[in-house]
Amino acid sequence: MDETQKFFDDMTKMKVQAANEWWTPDAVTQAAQTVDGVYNLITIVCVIFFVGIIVPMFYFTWKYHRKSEEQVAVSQEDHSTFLEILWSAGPMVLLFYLFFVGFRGFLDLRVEPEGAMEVGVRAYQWGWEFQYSEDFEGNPTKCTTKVNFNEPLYLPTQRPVKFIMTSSDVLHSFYLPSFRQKGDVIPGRYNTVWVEAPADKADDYTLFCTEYCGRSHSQMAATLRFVDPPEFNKWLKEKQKTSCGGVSLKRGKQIYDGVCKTCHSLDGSKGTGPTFKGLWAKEETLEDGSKVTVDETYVQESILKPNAKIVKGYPAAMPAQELDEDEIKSMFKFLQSVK
Ligand code: HEC
Ligand SMILES: [Cu+2]
Repeated sequence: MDETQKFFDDMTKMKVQAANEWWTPDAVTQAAQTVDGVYNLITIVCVIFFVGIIVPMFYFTWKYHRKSEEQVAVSQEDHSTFLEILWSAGPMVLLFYLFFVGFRGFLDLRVEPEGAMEVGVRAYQWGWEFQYSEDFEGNPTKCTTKVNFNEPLYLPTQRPVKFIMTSSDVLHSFYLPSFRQKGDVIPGRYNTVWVEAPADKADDYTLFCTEYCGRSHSQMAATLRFVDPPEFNKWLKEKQKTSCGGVSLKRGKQIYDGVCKTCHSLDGSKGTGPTFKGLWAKEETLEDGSKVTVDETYVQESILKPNAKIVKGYPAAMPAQELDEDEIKSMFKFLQSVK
């Protein structure tokens, strides 16, 4: 429970940090700087036009107001070709310019360079899972290596990274403010965004979900840790040891720490879901009063189709988990170990 609290505290700190930036956070990439350029230009243009229109408007309202009851409106100059061409052509040129710089920036953000490293992203209520299938040099990993957002998600600098994103449940949105990158994450479809951090920008950056997706939407903040290629490879190798390890207690523990921990305690305390303490082989009472023994079949169903059977006294709040057979079997081992 303490660690859950720590996790939420860290998240809150991170968000406060992000909110403390006065303007936009430092732009990491060239494409992000282009976005800032256009953004700042539009802001300045808006301020100039706002002041240039509103101030004379007040001045003229005061200067030409009706001075007496008898005063009637008289015909004044009603046409100036010069002015009309000026205020039509001027803004038109400006808008064309904004369109072209904006569109170029958009293309830079959308079209990833050749040879990008592909990283799978799965969003769910409420979290992120990254799936790695190659290292920095492009060598395939032993298996699709899944890492959950409860720990920093590593990425290499000096190589474009292309995120191939999908959602397990509802609409989410992948937002990396420092890279000015944003992409919808849609169930049943794939969408992509890409980023590249230069060598001197190795740092932690925050990933947000920016599509309201339910109760814990605000907790969908992850740390993306950009590190030098050798460090990334080392980290990925370490992750493969557990991720590609077949069935083991260690792997079950890792999945627990990464995914289940926010809702299921090990010490008997009640969280969003029931505690895992002494769960295995227990007689569980369901919502409708019927009983079921906690065994392999029940646990597998609870993981893949959580709403098939609801535990008495709990809401149907568990998101379906996409675990493969080895992962589920590792979970059995872990649950059996929690006495
Ligand atoms: C967002 C919160 C949440 C997460 C994350 C979550 N669960 Fe649950 N879980 C629940 C809730 C709520 C229930 C009780 C309602 C129900 O039965 O669906 C539950 C019930 C269960 C049950 C049945 C428990 C019992 O007492 O009979 C099992 C088994 C289970 N979850 C396993 C897992 C595993 C394994 C993971 C991680 C891979 C996980 N859950 C992740 C919320 C969560
Ligand atoms: Cu979300």
